[in-house]
Amino acid sequence: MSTKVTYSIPSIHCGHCVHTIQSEVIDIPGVKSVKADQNTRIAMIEFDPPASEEKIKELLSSINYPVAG
Ligand SMILES: [Cu+2]
Repeated sequence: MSTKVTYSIPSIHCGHCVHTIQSEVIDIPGVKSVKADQNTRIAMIEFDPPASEEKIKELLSSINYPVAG
């Protein structure tokens, strides 16, 4: 059973942001799908180990799209 998370990412502001997030996060080993939305500024991510919430959040911060909260 994969883990599904929904993250609020306030710094998403256009299609380029969506593309960057999707293409970077999908490269984390274990990540199965990434769907970001520029209107809601939400990213839905499905993953298995060795991916983890910690690794995903770390990556998002490193590319300047930190998760809110
Ligand atoms: Cu943008």
